[in-house]
Amino acid sequence: MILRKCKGCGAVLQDLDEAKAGFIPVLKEDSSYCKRCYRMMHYNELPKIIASNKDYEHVIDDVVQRNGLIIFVVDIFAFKATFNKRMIEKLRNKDVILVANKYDVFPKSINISNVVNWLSRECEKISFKVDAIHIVSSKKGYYIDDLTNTIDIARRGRDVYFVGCANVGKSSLINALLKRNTSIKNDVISTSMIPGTTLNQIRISFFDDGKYLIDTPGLINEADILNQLLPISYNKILPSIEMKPITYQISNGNAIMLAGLAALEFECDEHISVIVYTSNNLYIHRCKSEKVVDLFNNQLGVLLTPPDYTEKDNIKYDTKIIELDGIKKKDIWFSGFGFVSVKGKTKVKITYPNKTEVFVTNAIIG
Ligand SMILES: Nc1nc2c(ncn2[C@@H]2O[C@H](COP(=O)(O)OP(=O)(O)OP(=O)(O)O)[C@@H](O)[C@H]2O)c(=O)[nH]1
Ligand SMILES: [Mg+2]
Repeated sequence: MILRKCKGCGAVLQDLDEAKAGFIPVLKEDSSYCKRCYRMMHYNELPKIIASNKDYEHVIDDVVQRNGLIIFVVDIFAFKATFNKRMIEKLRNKDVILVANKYDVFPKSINISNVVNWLSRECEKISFKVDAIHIVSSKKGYYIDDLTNTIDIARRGRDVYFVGCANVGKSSLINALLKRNTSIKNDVISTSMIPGTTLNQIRISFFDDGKYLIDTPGLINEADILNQLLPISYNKILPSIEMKPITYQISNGNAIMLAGLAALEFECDEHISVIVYTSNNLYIHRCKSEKVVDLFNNQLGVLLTPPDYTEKDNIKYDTKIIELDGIKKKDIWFSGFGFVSVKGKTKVKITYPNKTEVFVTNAIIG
């Protein structure tokens, strides 16, 4: 029996059941990609079979006990959601490099060392020690050489494992390292905007000493907004190019709606400045707070989309009130669809999808 793994997703190749991972119509000695990955790579098809969290404990436990160098990849646009607590507990006291990917979606004017300092303070806050912090863009190839140099120094003859939440760009990062450091020109590992693309460990021979780069399936973040939506909405939520932040001067009783996904209603004595960082394709609506309920009731899936009309009944909302003292600029982060920066003293009523999370941090920018 031939036991080969798909180079794109890591599933064991098989020609018995099309509904299962690793299916290939005719399995040969030199087969390398399953039908699912072949169609993803050549026809931009989205994967129907995706990884689940059922085996995730095993995935991460296996990595941490192997004593390799661990690259913990987070998505800078969804930092608070992907700097995942469950994963961090597993990675404490290991050799970890924190890599914040998708930097290309941040405005170019931002000073990268300020963002590194901010990331370092977020690690310090929870006493999470990392050997280095890197900011990269796997898509554009930004700062991949710097990361390569750090890996060369830090791995000390060991394999290098890439872990992190689903969709942060672990597989894209390995593809970027391969394109930068070898003669390979095309993606080797399958990537897609659907969380759960990589199904199993993928070992790629990379170092002269015979050691490997090892991709792993991601932890599906249950709070991620994508879990409540269909792929038709993903393109509006996930930024694919540099974000163009929108600045508002807000006075008491004003509200900002992030499409139909969230609303922020402000109570403040003086004007405050609010900057919205989301995908440029996400519809942002400014209105009076008194209109918010009516808009959610009558415009969801119409003016306020996403959610799309077919998805809107799947989403239920929670509210929470946060008070900002105005001493420092703060960011309000949403699970996977951006953040809102607030400068000034205000109380904010936030409406958001109930299975997602809202976090407040010191401002990442400025
Ligand atoms: N803008 C931008 N998008 C990126 C970048 N890196 C990856 N992506 C996109 O993010 C999505 C997920 O990328 P993957 O590499 O499949 O992510 P992953 O972490 O391997 O995901 P799983 O295999 O599901 O765990 C894809 O649509 C990528 O094109 C980046 O640097 N910038
Ligand atoms: Mg992957």
